[in-house]
Amino acid sequence: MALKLALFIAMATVPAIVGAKDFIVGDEEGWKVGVNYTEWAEDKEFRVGDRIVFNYVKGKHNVLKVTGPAFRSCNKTVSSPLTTGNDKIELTSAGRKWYICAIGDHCEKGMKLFIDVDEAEVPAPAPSPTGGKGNSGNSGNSISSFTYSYLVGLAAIWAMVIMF
Ligand SMILES: *[C@@H]1O[C@H](CO)[C@@H](O)[C@H](O)[C@H]1NC(C)=O
Ligand SMILES: *[C@@H]1O[C@H](CO)[C@@H](O)[C@H](O)[C@H]1NC(C)=O
Ligand SMILES: [Cu+2]
Repeated sequence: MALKLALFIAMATVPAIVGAKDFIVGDEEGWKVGVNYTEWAEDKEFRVGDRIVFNYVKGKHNVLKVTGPAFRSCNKTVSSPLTTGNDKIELTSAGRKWYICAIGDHCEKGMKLFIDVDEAEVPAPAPSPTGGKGNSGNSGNSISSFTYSYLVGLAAIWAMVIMF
């Protein structure tokens, strides 16, 4: 029981430290015809390290990563699709990414997703060759946010000990 709780707390704490998110494409609607994925993506900030997850009934849809032109013309010949029904794609680089469903005319019906991925949030600032006051101020901030994450972790362990 206490071990389960500790695991739960650890799992809840680790993503908070790393900052990586899972985005369920279409949320509870999932990946299907009839959802406006432009609208879905509009208010979201995707970063390197995050994952996008496509949930659909296996066999009814698939996920094909395509180029911008192929996205616009729904060209389905570009690469081989993902087909598991629970496809998790880690965003490993910044920039524009395009995904479509390559089954039937689903893409033409709007089953397509475009996202623009930003760089990961850097936990510590890159050392500046010029150094100076501003730089030391920045590293102070990053140390205190690291310390905060560390304290949250300690609190989780402490909570686990209490539960025993
Ligand atoms: C989807 O939503 C976007 C943004 O709100 C809108 O511009 C676009 O026309 C919509 N597409 C469809 C097919 O309704
Ligand atoms: C689709 O993409 C393939 C590979 O890039 C290309 O050879 C083909 O001409 C494209 N088809 C259309 C209709 O654009
Ligand atoms: Cu489809």
